[in-house]
Amino acid sequence: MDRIKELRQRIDKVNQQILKLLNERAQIALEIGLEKRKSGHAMYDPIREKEILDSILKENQGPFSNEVIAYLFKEIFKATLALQKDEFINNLKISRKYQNEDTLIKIKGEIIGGSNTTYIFGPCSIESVEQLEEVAKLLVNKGLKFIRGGAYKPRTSPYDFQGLGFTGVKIMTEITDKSNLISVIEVLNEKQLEEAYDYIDIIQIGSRNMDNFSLLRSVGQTNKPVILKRGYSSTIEEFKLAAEYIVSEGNQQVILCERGIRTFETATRNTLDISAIPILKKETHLPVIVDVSHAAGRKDIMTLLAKASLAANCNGIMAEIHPNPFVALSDSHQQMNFAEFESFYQALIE
Ligand SMILES: [Mn+2]
Repeated sequence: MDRIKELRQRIDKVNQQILKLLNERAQIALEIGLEKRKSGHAMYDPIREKEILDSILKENQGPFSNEVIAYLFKEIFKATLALQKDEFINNLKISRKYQNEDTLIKIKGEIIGGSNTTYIFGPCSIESVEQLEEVAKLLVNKGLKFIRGGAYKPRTSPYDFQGLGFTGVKIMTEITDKSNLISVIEVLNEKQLEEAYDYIDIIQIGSRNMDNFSLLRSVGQTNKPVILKRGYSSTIEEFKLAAEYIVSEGNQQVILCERGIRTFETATRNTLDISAIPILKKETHLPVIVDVSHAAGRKDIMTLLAKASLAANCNGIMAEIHPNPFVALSDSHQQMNFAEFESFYQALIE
């Protein structure tokens, strides 16, 4: 019995040493990770891993077989890579670990983020002065502050209405100047960004452009707020890294917008990823809003989707409204008319 006790004490001591060595190894690996990131090298290096393993196995004298030793070390490599990745994600400038306080975006006396709920409504496309004016009037009557409207439209088909372009931007400015509303306009490329920059209050980067990294860098070099929509086939991590592109250039005024992702489901245009809201809020310090129109692609469930998003703690809701959706030049089936909007908005604020 004494013999077992003594052996167990020896095992305990060895365990302590292994623990210490594992963490020492992890610490060194984190430093290597940091150096690799600085020089732009990939975290995972299969050739180096094979070299390490070969040299370990050459020294192996048992009683563990080479297979068992290889298995154990591969687990250590895996855990180390995961640790390096965690460290990398936590060190992003958008990370909650990097900055604990919520980013507040101040624009024309309004604050987006924190405990504020921001409502951004407007037509899919700017079609005429009259159309946008009607929408603006409705919003002002409701005490709302933001208006959206597409001037440059990213359409699935090149033969669909492509938006009024710069003319649309000027219509928006004319109306926001009069109504004191804050405009949200999407740009598709650097040329449009340059052309429309002085006229726009908030720049929108659409879902199809979420991984247009040169455009992300360009808006990152401006000092206007940016609504970044999640790519419809992007993971949350890819979405976060796209935001990091903007913030890493110096512009921290990024608003993340969940707008549904592509799944096998066909009952909705996209599948609204409600889980993304609390995850993004937890892992980043940026405001998170939800575009329910493009997520659903249908009006009958929009109120409930917006309520669910607010319940999941998002910082705002975006939706499309049009004075006469039947004749809208784009997304006609998903834009709410004013009566529908009335009950939608009422349900959200009551
Ligand atoms: Mn639309």
